[in-house]
Amino acid sequence: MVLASPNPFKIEKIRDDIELPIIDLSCDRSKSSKLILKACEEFGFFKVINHGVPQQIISLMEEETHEFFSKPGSEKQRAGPANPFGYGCKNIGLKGDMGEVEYLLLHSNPLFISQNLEFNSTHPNKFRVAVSGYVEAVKKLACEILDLITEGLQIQIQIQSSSGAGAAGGILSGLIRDVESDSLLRLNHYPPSDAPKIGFGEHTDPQILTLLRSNGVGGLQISLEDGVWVPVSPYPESAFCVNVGDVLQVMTNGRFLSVRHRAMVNSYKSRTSMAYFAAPPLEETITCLPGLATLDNPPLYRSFTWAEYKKATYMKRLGYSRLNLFKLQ
Ligand code: GA4
Repeated sequence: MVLASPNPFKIEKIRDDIELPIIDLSCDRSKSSKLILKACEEFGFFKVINHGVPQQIISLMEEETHEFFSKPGSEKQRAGPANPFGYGCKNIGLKGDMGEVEYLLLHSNPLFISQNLEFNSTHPNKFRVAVSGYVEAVKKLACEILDLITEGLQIQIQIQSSSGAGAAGGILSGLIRDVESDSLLRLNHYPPSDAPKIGFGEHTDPQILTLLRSNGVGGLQISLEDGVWVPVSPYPESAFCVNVGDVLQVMTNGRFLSVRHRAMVNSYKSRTSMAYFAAPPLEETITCLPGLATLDNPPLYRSFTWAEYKKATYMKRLGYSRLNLFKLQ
């Protein structure tokens, strides 16, 4: 299928829907681990089912998200402007990117949640309770997936976080469990539109791993080959869609792919999505995991702190290939 691009000078190719690998986390651990590794290498994306996040927690967060976006614009604006946290409408980031989307960007830190979220006027506590329950559950799932990844990569070393804040667990999940973890939650609402429009433009996620849920309405597209966009089916609705972020590409020395993706607006139905971005503490040094760089396969990227990478992210436009700034040679 060929679609007129929102940029009139560029014709875009769209392939048929892709079915990403669906990994059942209730299966045998070593089998799940192998399948996750394969998906991270081939697509940078996969779906997980039987993930252990209680439906009640998901439904509560979905209801509160819906309620928030149903409010009049003036009320939502009170939670903005997003700089970068808070309510944003059409403006994305700090460098002039725009999209057909409104969103709430929240830090996952319990202190941020307890101090900043009083959006539900009838039940002031409800939104906050929904966010903290959801964040806790998806964080647990992110850690589980990262532990399966380290088991698959056969990396057993425990991490001592450079923030010294007391990371526990595997070398990757410890970064997310760390009290100083810089993980975020993003709630998006894409109102429907007859014309094909870009809701959130093409980009890679800067963090370690992203866990995404949508309300069963399609819109996510990934770029697997240059210039060809592949829509991701929104099914099964119970699944989380997981993708590798830039930091995990660096830590695996390019073995895992942080793949460009975007969100298109649906022509008939409003789409909401909830993305959890699992990130290390700001002071954490990001470098290749032990054993993944060898004499034959030298490190592809120089080491940097997450704070340094985040700064580079906000200095550039959404679609900029910021990993290139850290490439060696
Ligand atoms: C993309 C992934 C996450 O949504 C996000 C985004 C962030 C923002 O919306 O504030 C950025 C974008 C994202 C990458 C480039 C910069 C920063 C908007 C933008 C133009 C929260 C993130 O961490 O990076």
